[in-house]
Amino acid sequence: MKSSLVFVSLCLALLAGCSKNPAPADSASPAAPAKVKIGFLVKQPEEPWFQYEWKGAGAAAAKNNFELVKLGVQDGEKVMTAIDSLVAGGAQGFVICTPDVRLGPAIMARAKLKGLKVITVDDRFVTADGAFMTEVPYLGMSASKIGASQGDALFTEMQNRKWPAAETGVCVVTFEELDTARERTDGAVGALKAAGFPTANIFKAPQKTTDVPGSFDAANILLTQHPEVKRWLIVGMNDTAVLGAVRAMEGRSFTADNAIGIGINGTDCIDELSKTKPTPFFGSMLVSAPYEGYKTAEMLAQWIKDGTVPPPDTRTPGILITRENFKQVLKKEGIIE
Ligand code: FCA
Repeated sequence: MKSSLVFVSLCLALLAGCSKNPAPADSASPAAPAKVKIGFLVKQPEEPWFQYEWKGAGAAAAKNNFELVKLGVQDGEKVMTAIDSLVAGGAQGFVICTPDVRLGPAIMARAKLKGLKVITVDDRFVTADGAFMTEVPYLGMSASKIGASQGDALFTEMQNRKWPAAETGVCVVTFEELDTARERTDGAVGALKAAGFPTANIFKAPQKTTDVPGSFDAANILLTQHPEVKRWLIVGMNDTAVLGAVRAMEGRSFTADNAIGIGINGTDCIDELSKTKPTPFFGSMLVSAPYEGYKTAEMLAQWIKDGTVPPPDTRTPGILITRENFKQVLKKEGIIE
């Protein structure tokens, strides 16, 4: 018993020594390929959307046996520090939802210098003149279409309640400096107008920041300007944008009976839809965050491993969830248990 224990510890010591001081590689045998290691950088790590993207990326890493480093990059400085730390840690690339799409050229210059491959997710890099950097592979939602579905769903719900359009206002919380956000809100407004909603009753409320306080403030200003509107529809680029407006409406005594909000993402409204008493937050266009995380991470790992270049532009669809079906749909998506 004693001798076998000694044997085991001897072997372990040898193994430990080996990994610390690897023997010089035999020049005849090819170098062992380095394990694939990638970063997944997101602009708002506090938003459930991005946590579910990370979850999906983690599943891809477990399945395909690569290493994943999850980093929050709330500003340009954090992005640059993250790139340097990835390089120091031996990563060969990263997926990113950038805090500012105009950082694209600077991020790509740094990545190229360090030999890293890059895929963008959700928010697409733009050049100094605002053109998309189509040379960087991108995966994101079909923004205009999903926005149009959001507008159509709001119009349908308004009709279900027999609200006259002439007596209804639309609060459109906008963030037009971000293309995917502008495409979504333009899509919704386009659909409402196409359905016959009067243009004069559609009001934009620009948010300065893309969090709940940002959309709360934007909607509050609009509500002060339009005290005559007694019933509201609420549009925004994501759940957070609509949630802020919902809170602002509630502050002025609007309820689920005279305000209808539909978000986008489907991940940041789970607590809201779970409330016992319905709020003006009626539903959301669900897009699969776990899928987006899984797919981008997997494409990047494959690209690093065998040179398979990802498609330049991949789009994901959205479906409406409401208080009636969200639990069932989100369970199927693997978003809730
Ligand atoms: C943007 C938004 C996120 C999410 C994502 C798909 O990055 O900020 O909330 O909607 O697009």
